Amino acid sequence: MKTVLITGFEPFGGEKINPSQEIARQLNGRVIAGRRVIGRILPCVFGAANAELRRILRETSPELVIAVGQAGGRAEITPERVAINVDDARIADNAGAQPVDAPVVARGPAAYWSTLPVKAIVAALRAHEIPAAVSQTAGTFVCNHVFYGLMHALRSRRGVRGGFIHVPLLLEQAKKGQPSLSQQVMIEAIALAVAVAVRTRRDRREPGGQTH
Ligand code: PCA
Repeated sequence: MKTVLITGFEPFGGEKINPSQEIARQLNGRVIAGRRVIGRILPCVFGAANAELRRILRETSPELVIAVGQAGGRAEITPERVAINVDDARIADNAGAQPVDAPVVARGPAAYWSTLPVKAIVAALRAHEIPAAVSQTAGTFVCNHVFYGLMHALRSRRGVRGGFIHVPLLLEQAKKGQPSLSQQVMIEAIALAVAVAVRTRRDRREPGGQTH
């Protein structure tokens, strides 16, 4: 059976949980759209996360890869449009590193587009009444770093598509006034994204971006 890799991250920034970690754990082993999901956790560490991701890609040879991460402050499930070649950390990673204005890949291109059908994913989520929008920036912390590292690694894997989806905080993480979603909704959202990505080769052309 063909496989789909879903990665999540360990908690970071003093948190005890990370919704993306739970998503990868819970979807591991599920069969979606005829593909077996392999769920793995990446360290929230610059460099080490991409080394681990490349190792997992070699080990599992997936047909499709969706990396998932937490984006505190966002209210929607946000497939990311583009990964940029810069690390610029506002806080230290889990190994204490805080790179500033450093490239993810020295002499790599400025950016890589997601090869997921981001608009079709957003449309499907909204049809299921899950808040969703295309995001135009994955930030410059470890998530963008992994997204860029993933797309860079996929250059040499013909036909393998991939991208990144940010999710809001969990209900139990959010402080007063912060947007959040339940774990169950997030798991359903990423499972839907897998199904849509597997069956959609050409993305829809319609508005679906965040307004800011
Ligand atoms: N979110 C962070 C890194 C790990 C995670 O889950 C980010 O958005 O960069």
